[in-house]
Amino acid sequence: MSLLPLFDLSLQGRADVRGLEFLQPDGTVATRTFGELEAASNRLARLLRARGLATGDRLAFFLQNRPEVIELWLAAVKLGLILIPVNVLYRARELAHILTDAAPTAVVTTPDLAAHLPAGTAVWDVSALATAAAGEEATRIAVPADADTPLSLIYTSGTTGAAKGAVLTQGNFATNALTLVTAWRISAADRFLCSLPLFHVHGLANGIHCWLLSGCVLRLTERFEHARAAAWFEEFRPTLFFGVPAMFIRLLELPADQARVFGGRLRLAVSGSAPLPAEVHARFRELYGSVILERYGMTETLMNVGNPYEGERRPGTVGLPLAHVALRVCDEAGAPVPVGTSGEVWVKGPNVCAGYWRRPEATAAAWRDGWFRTGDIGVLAPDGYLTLQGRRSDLIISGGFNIYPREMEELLLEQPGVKEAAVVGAPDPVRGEVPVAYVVAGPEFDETAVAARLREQLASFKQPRAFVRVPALPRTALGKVQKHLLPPWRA
Ligand code: MLC
Ligand code: AMP
Repeated sequence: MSLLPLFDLSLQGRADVRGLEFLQPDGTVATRTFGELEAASNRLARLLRARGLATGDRLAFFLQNRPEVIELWLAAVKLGLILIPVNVLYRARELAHILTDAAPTAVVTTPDLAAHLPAGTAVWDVSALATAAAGEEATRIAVPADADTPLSLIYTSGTTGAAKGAVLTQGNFATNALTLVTAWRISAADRFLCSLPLFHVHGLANGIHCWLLSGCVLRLTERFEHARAAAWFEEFRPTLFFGVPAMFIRLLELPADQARVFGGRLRLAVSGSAPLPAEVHARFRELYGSVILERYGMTETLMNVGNPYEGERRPGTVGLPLAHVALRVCDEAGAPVPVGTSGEVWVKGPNVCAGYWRRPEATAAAWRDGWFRTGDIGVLAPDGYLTLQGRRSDLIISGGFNIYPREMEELLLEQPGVKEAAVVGAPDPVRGEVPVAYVVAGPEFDETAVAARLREQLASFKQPRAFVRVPALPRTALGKVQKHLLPPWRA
């Protein structure tokens, strides 16, 4: 299943229908009809082809949310290109790794963001690209594609520290969106507010694709800003909202009378990417009169499990396997465990990516007999609801952004005076978790200098909230650090 025929469902006979409303940083709204998106992406596809890009070639984008990201995505679908979304918060170390590993032809970005890219990166300015594309013909070009045509490399880490590119195909995105549009009854009548970043799968695979398949109207913002959320709800009157738990926690700050009005217009609010505390689920229901639908996915698999649209949306659980997904909970040997017993969640289906980019060993380690090992620990209830309980790895999720302690620990160990380092997640009321660095350090250790170095090298959400000096790290007899025995840190 390729994507273009699905997008055409929104376009055919509807070229003049307003599809996109982009809330620009200056507060004005830029709109696009489905026909304008079609024409702009055709022009861009022609320009990219003229610049020598062809099926299977890679191109990165390092951009905040803006209409050009969508036009680029549509152009990539038409040309069979592989796009690499890069988190705008990434800094020197993260960027160098992704660009070396994926080796894209160029990075589409803006001048301010380009300043963070490694010297020698081929940079294509997003506005200059749009200006150049305006001179191209608007009629469609499209190369043949099918479900196996790769469309994106999305970087995500494992326990190894270095991020790996999950190779996601057109079939992965198509399956995911078809299931969600059907399961969540998304239609052209919906008004969809999306403030999730388009450089991760929540905003990109779920947000953009559910919109383009259903043909509803999308109000896109550059990013989520809690201080402006009330005004957005008031003005746009969304029926549909997807968010990470940190966004729902922020929405609880709104006055009750306003929340009730917004909730009355909301047909569906979906939470995912990190655990939604049951208490937030309850408080949102009380305040907005809307029952959040929590679902579970990952970069490598897109969506796997979700609470039902009709039926019980059970707080603290992620619900039932989605229509396209086979799921089992396994012991270390890969045998399914009985209901009520914890184990690792394994999934199989057309949503699961084709493997890791140029990492046969990592791919071999993550798949077994056609099943993808998620690394998430969960337990099934007798009626099939899945509750996630933690991870096999020590992944920290802060505001829905992933932090792999190993990556930070490696960088800390390179700093003067640091002999040992362990990074752990400390509870945070809004972001869920925040990273704290425990170090065994000599007198040369200079916390201010190290903090400054980390800010240059890594994304803002990875910056340790505190450096805690300890005389030694607690270890098992085999030398493995026992992070749970470190002294708890409180803000
Ligand atoms: C966040 N920040 C940004 C930004 N998003 N800065 C620039 N551009 C963006 N797009 C930075 C802020 O500058 C700030 O940095 C920090 O993040 C928090 O910002 P805040 O304004 O205080 O926001 P807050 O109310 O705390 O909410 C944070 C948030 C953000 C919800 C806006 O965490 C977010 O957008 N999360 C979404 C992550 C996501 O899409 N994950 C999906 C992964 S896919 P500083 O320096 O002050 O800290 C996945 C699979 C699945 O997991 O199942 O979906
Ligand atoms: P990413 O690598 O960014 O795609 O993050 C995927 C991880 O996010 C999953 O493996 C889970 O650990 C976590 N995750 C996603 N959705 C949920 C959820 N609803 N509840 C708990 N964890 C989640």
